Amino acid sequence: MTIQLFHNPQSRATMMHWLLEELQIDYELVHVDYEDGSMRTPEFLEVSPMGKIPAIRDGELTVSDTVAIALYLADKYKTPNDLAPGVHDPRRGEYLRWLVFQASSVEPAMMQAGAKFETKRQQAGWGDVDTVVDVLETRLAKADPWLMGDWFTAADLVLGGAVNWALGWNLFPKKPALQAYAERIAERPAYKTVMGG
Ligand SMILES: N[C@@H](CCC(=O)N[C@@H](CS)C(=O)NCC(=O)O)C(=O)O
Repeated sequence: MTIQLFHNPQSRATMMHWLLEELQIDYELVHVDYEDGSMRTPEFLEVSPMGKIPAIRDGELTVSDTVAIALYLADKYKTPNDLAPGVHDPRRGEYLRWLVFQASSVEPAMMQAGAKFETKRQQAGWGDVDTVVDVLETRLAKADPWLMGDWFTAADLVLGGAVNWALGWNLFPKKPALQAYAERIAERPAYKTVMGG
């Protein structure tokens, strides 16, 4: 089965493109333009209710949102490359924690760092930028080289993609563990295939 990835090279869809390369499964990129209204057609809104990319079609199924797509693909496609601890694997909880942390905390913290809006730590689900950065720095200092040791998982992909973006755009400070992790991420062959470098 060929997965269709709704994609634009200037978008978060590049992360899911990289995931498909890591998984080494068959896929097709379906270009979606920002300007020509193709993200707002009824057909596309069936695939992605927010009218956003990335989104995928897998046979009859569609999935949108980076973390949902990553969870879906890494759970379903385990050959040739397995990127996800199974539901009974003791590492599953830690895997889910950091995978979901990307959407729940890293993404909004990046947005806050860029747009510089004020929130109350107690009320904002992500707390604040400094706490997110400190929590990441502490956890990534223990990544040897990945969150699950030698096993590169979809959690590294999603978190690593976000960290590279945040450092590249100077949204987060270049703390030593963040920087070292970002450099390891950028050395992955599948990352280079998609992102260049
Ligand atoms: N929460 C979504 C965010 C997706 C998103 O914001 N995608 C942008 C491109 S990076 C988009 O499609 N923007 C077009 C629009 O909102 O019209 C995810 O993580 O996948």
